[in-house]
Amino acid sequence: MKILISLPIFLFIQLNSFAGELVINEVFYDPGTTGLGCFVELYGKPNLKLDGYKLVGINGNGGAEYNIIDLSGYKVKPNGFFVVAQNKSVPNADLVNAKADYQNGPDSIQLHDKEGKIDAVGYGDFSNAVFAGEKEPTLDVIGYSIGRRPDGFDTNDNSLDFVGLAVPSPGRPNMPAMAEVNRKGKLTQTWAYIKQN
Ligand SMILES: [Ca+2]
Ligand SMILES: [Ca+2]
Ligand SMILES: [Ca+2]
Repeated sequence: MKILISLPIFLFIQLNSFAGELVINEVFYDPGTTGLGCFVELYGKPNLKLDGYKLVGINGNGGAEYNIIDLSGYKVKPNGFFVVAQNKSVPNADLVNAKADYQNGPDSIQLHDKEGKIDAVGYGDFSNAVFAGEKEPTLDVIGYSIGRRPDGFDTNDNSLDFVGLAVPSPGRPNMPAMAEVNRKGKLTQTWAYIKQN
């Protein structure tokens, strides 16, 4: 009986954290030896037209924009995902562009629409670098992707919204992986999606 009462409250809290119509949902920028190409996965409103949208890298070393990718002419898939891939080895690629290989941290990636920035993620140690993500950066790890848990979860604090995922999932939900790593680099085996310590 208690479970039945608490479930709607849980759902209400979760839905409240899905703010934008489109967010950067997962980024794989440092494949290590995985053999998989880099990608940026977006998640949001199904079939949203992406005219005027672009991905913008922000170099942590100096803050300049780099690897700008125009998404005009494309639209979000009916399942809410859109994958910008470095090469065709990435499953479910919707747009292949070599610029989708963003730098290892500390760096940031922003999503812009016609009006300007609508979402951003910064990863790594920014103590001597320009941070252009949201509130606090998330972790920077080799061979893991960084992804929102659950998909679309956005409190506008990268350190809370993103976790390291051992199994990158381009075009698919950021499923619980066998091993996750939190932003301090500590391996965990839990299903929780907020990893602050
Ligand atoms: Ca890279
Ligand atoms: Ca955000
Ligand atoms: Ca995914």
